[in-house]
Amino acid sequence: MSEERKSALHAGCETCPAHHAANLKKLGVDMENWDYVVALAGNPNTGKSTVFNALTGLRQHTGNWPGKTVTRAEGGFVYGGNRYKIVDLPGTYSLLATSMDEEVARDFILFGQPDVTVVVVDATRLERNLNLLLQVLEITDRVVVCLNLIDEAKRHNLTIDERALARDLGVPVVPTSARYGDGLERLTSEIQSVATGKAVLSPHRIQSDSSELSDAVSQLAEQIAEEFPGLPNARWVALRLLDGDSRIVEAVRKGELGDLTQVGPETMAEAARRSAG
Ligand SMILES: Nc1nc2c(ncn2[C@@H]2O[C@H](COP(=O)(O)OP(=O)(O)OP(=O)(O)O)[C@@H](O)[C@H]2O)c(=O)[nH]1
Ligand SMILES: [Mg+2]
Repeated sequence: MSEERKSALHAGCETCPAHHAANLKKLGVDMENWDYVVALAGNPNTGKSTVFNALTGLRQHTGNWPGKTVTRAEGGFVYGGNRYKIVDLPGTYSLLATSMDEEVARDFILFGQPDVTVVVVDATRLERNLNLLLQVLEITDRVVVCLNLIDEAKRHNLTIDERALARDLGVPVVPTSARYGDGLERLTSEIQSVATGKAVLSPHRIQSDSSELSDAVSQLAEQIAEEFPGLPNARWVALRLLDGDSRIVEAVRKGELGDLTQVGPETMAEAARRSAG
């Protein structure tokens, strides 16, 4: 290839938002007037806060043990001309939350109405991580998978066919090593495509062949939607009720289902004050 052509190609890369590092502007806690909200979900210890810090320039606590993030933290970044508010959530193994911090994550994914949910998965423990991912895909089709700890996977001689995974799941899969900043450009670019509606996804849904169950869910979901107008995921709430999820049962009984979204986030300043005193 001629030198001229090479440099033309290179210039093309530099102006393309997907490859232009300077295109990302970290906003720290300044996230007024955002265009889109992005939630960072995933099992404990998969690198969510590391991704959050890399995109916002903030310093959410990270460390090599699960359960470091216990409340939700928010920060901002600008990418491709849009302002994003990104929400770092506590790790959770499932949306059937059993602990307080899992509930924080669950409530935000379900009721916070994020424009994009990034599910950060551990590439060295993919099978275990798929549980939460498949649950999230049941309730929203605006998902990007961040296949993190790729460096660790390589170290263990694990290779993942991320294209096949993306095809089977029906959503973008981006391999990353967040600790080293690898893959984060593409991650932000996929977030942008999903947020702006450029990418329309058709995620994998688990098929239920029980018509009794689907009839019961439809019937109940209709009643829930009537009682709580504007509530997203009425079908999911119906499923949880049928399964006897005590927190959801209580929220419905007390008429507080809509209020689950109203819990304010803990700001970085509040978190600092809390840990200081
Ligand atoms: N080798 C490697 N380590 C990583 C990578 N991403 C994150 N880590 C490390 O993994 C550990 C956990 O990262 P965190 O960002 O705290 O994980 P988290 O998902 O926020 O954890 P919880 O808040 O407990 O759910 C930290 O020691 C990070 O430095 C990566 O891509 N490669
Ligand atoms: Mg964390």
